[in-house]
Amino acid sequence: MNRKKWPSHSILAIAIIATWLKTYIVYKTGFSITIDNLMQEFILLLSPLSLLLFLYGAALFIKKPANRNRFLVAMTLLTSIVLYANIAFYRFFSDFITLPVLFQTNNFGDLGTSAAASIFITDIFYFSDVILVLLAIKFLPVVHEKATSVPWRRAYFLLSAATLFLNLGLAEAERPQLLTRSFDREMLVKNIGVYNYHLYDIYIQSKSQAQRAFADSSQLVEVNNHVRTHHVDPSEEMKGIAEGKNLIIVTMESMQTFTINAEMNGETVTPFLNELTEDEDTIYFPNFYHQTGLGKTSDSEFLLENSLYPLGGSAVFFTHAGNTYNSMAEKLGNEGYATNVQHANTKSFWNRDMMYDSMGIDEFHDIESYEIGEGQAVNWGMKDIPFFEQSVAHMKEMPQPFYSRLITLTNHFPFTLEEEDKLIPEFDSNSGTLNRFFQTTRYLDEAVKELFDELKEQGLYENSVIILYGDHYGISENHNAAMAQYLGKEITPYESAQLQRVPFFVHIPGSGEGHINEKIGAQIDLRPTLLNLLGVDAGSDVQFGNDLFAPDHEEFVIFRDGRFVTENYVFAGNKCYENGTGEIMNFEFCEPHIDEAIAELEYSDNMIIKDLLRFYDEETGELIDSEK
Ligand code: GP9
Ligand code: MN
Repeated sequence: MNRKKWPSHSILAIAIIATWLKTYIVYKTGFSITIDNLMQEFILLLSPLSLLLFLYGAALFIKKPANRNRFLVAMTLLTSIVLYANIAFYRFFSDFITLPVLFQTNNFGDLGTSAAASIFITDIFYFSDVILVLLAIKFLPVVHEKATSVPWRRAYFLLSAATLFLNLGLAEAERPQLLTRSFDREMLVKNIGVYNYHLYDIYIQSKSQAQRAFADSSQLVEVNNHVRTHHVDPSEEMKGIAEGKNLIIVTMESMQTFTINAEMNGETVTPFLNELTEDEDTIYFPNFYHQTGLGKTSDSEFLLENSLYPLGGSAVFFTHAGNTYNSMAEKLGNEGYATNVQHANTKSFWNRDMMYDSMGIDEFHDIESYEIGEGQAVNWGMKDIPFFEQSVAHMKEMPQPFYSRLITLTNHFPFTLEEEDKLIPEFDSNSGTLNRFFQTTRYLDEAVKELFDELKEQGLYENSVIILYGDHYGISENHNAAMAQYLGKEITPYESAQLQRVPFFVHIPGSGEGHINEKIGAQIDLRPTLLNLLGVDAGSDVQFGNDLFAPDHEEFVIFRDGRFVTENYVFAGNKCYENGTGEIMNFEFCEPHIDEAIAELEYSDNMIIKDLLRFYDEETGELIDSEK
């Protein structure tokens, strides 16, 4: 029988086209990548191709057809794994993987419930190209040449290089300085493709390793000069208003401002916190933003303790736990405070045990310090109400004044609760995540109320100041459609930025200082604000934030991904919006702040990447030449 054979290298062509198209489909369905115009769409389509041409094209150097095929299967499998890992990661973090998080495997072990909720049988599609190539190898009659001639090979790689340069050229035109200002991973993936992005990431990460090695104290001087020019004097009026009191800080997991003073189908979502917004001893900040990145809760802790930005490409608790820090806990420790963190989870989660050592926290009550009785655990672990109860018992054991930080857990994705703890019904959108979120938020509100009661009962309330803050968003942009249904408006990049608001409460019993403070601020401001309330002079500490009560506090909040909010503008999705109306403004209004935001983040990154605080003497406030 004379069956017509397919041309040689058909398998190669099939592999390239299959992976290419699959990647593009995944871009469109698995990630929420914003596309503004046809050119961006074209770049997105083109972006995976260059690397596939090079990588799969290496098959042309392999002489034996069988080996060539094996190689192509291996490569499709490799790229599929890379892509799928990004998908699974994205479902949870709304971000792409970067190298350092790959070394956080012990963390991923603990992500159990979330990971399981993020994997579906239909995910087999992500491996469809591998399957297709296997089938083609088995069933397709292909002419097998022994080897490709050199001129053909040259032509092939010339074409591959041309594709790469076309891609880079278009990307550069669409997004100038893309590769030098690389803190927005979505932008990178969108422009150079997910595979090239990973190569670029490897390059960037190895560079940062080298950076620490070559740093010296003069670089701290530079950062310090920047920080000094943005420093404002803390409020005289609020200074020391809580002097000598215990400091209790509650990290409210995934608590977002949009749930405060809000209703969901006629139900009040946060009755206790709503009361606090009107309480005579409570100052409530409705325009307060989180600035976390990949490190989520741990990033919020990092901001709070150090008044430094977390890192853009990794969880700083993991990558830089060996650094020298000058944390608020350490500072208060030097002022005679006993300090602890309480969190009913394994101590290695987010590498907390290591980082807390570096930040000078006296004691860490992890899961081992809690007795979890029948019915006291749900979702990620211990329920917040019994957690608070036992945490207050731990506080009672502490010498006073103390600083105790409590990290809650129940209001965490995937927001599951037991029937008895569901105090309000679910919402009715097509996103189960958002629907349940209202219920767990309601539970957290209840838990905070019980914490206040417990502190009163145990006689700790009067002599303490209680700080509540939301760590980061609970509802990612994957649920925009459901959010739009709830809010009754389209979720534009402007609205998305506004949804990054998290509540911040300062409760000082008996102070009579209660009011709603409209000041635009963020987590970077926590350390300076709280130290001033306690009457502790921050002296020459390198803090990127400022006291929120300072009359001159500048209204300029920079998100970790480069978006920002000022009194007048919001910069998001590469557009300039008017703050308040959400109207699109001329780009020029935002332009000067864009560079300022980048510079600020870079200075902060330098502090961490170069480990510059090793050149700072906290006691004298002086620079030291040789590291500690
Ligand atoms: C884990 C808890 C939740 O211990 O802090 O972490 P998150 O996923 O929100 O960063
Ligand atoms: Mn969290």
